Amino acid sequence: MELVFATNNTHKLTEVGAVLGPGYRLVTPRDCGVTEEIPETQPTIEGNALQKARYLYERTGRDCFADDTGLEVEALGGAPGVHSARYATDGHDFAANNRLLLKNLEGQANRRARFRTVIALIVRGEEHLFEGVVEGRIVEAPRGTEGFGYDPLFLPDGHDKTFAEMDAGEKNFVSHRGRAVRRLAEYLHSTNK
Ligand code: ITT
Repeated sequence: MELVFATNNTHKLTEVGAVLGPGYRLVTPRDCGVTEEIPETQPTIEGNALQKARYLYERTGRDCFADDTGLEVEALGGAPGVHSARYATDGHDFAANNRLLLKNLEGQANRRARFRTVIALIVRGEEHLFEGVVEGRIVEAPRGTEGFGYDPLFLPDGHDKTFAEMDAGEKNFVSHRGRAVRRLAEYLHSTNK
């Protein structure tokens, strides 16, 4: 089955492709002639995932899905949350975001955090949402070079490696996105889509 995945993030494309497996061919917006940035202007993660999927469906008429993810830090009242990509700057500057997060947690004993992903799927015009959450904590200094975004700072509960110290398979096994994509895959399999 072919699905258009509304992302420009190649790390995500690889992660999601690995979890869905060989039965699915992921197509990028660019492959369908959608070259402009897909708007993400909603105040919630769910809202952004739906906005991106609807935008792509309206442009292409093809079965598609989008994900949106936020890092929710307890001591910061859930920030950066829906603003995770643009926490420190207007762009996707991962290093600057990580520096700001560490600065904002300086001297803070409570380092509880969670990643939350919501996937919005549109198949034959029908919308479905899938969620994946992983609980953990923010370490005191970056560790590891794999993955992307806040991975060097996030230590999932029950593990002694940050996401950036895990290989892609290990991260997918426990991660927010891995969990959400497995729910998406279960749904697609159960409906033989
Ligand atoms: P697209 O919208 O093009 O898919 P994005 O990088 O903006 O890519 P999201 O909006 O889903 O992706 O995520 C917002 C930010 O949250 C992202 O820029 C990263 O900083 C962070 N993030 C998302 N998933 C992550 C992960 O698995 N590990 C670490 N950080 C992540």
